[in-house]
Amino acid sequence: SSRASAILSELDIPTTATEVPGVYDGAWKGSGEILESKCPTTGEVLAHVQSATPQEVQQTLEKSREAHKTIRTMPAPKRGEVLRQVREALAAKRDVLGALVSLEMGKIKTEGVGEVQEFVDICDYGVGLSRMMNGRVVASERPGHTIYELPNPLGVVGVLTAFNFPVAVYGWNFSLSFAAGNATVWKPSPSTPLCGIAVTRIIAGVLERNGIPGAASSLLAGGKDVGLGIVNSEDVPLVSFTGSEAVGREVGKAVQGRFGKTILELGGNNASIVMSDADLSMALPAIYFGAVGTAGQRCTTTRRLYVHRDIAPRVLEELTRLYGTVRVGDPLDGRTLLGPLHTAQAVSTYGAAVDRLRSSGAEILTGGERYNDGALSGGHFVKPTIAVPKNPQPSSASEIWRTETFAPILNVAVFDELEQAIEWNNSVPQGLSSSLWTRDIRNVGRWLGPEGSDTGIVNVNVGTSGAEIGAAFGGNKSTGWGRESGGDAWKQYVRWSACTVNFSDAAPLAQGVDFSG
Ligand code: UN1
Repeated sequence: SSRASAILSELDIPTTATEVPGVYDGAWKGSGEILESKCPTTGEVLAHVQSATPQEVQQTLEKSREAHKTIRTMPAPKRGEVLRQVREALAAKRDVLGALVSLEMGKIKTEGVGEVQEFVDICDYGVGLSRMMNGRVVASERPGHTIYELPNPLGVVGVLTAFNFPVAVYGWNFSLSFAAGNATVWKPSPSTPLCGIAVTRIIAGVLERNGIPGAASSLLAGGKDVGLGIVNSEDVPLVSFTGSEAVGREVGKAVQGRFGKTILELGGNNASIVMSDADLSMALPAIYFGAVGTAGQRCTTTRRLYVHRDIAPRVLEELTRLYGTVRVGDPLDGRTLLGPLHTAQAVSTYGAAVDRLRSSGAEILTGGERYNDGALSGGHFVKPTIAVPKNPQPSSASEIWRTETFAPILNVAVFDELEQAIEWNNSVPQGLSSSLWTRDIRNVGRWLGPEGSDTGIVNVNVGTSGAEIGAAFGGNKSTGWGRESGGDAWKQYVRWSACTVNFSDAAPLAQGVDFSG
């Protein structure tokens, strides 16, 4: 469509060629299988993208190893200056890159733009970090000795990202990895290659202006084989993977098998708990956004809602009413709140989850079917769903409570005591995000402490999704224990050296060991 071509050409993605190169190692290429980028709203094919052959994967890794040699000796603040320019270049394309996210992934425009903003923010963070990646000086027990802990770059960092955040998650990794002096090799999701190409073109322009090899931020469009090429490469000491638990388990084993390091960002199955003293004027819109936003396709999406018995009828009534107001449609239309699911497969998964709810005797308060009418029938549109499963206990072998379904389905249960709600919160395999709504500080203390939520992100009067970049992002248990973005996440992108230096004229042994004979 003309709309799609306008977006692509503004991002310097060739639209006249029949196939768009999806591999970048300083030059654009790609002789592997052809990926189809499809618009989930209309079904239109946006582009055919050339992916990497096994040989191109190896060549790109080699180029990135070379690029690393150039940037590893650059003073970190100089790398920070390059990140600052990347930030400016991204900000200049914020709106159109956000539109491409909406076009190719299907999330609404404000969220597409928000994703670019998240990349801009993490670049700012990387600029600051480039002057603050501090090691330590440790007191030695020996006279005239000093112990230094120094961070040095790792080499090549592999980044495998998912369709649902086709821009921001690469940003989290690239910014920290580059500030730390690594080259980065990125494999975007095979269904969002254009976002990968657009971002890489923007970064490549900045690298070129600064005389830095383009393979400092390489791109490898492709599917499973390309991913395996990165995961199994001895040249990639750190693999950052975002995706399903099933694939993450394989990635974790493979990388551990060669003693590499991983950052895993896998499934989420996030709960919101609403106490009877909660401010519902805040809680309800946040739960609505958490469960329906991004059409339920964030790792941090609210999938479980535990409501105190005293307020349950009111909460469910008002939430159902809110669901009824959702404006569904084209994600590029500024009024839309609910876009399509990303693929036809996701619609089937949604349907199967709804069937499972129905056959197990759950009550469906709203939703439970796809939109088939008019303009929506061309896209993967499903109705956001609230269900009350028969059994509120996630600890029973209930697939309904324990499985992450990447669609807007919110399962609800009613509780009497906070302890019970926390037990339910903690009794699923995943451990990404959770949120408690209360005005009682005693509940907050319990929730944040050793008897509280076991997730990596633990919020109070803030929904489960929509984290800022400053805090470490990631989850525990089957979410994979990875941390990205803020906090101490940068410390994973370096190799730490513990260095004992003897400035004296004697060479005493530690612990007073005497080896003089
Ligand atoms: C994801 O869903 O994979 O907290 C990432 C959030 C976003 C990132 C989500 N900042 O919802």
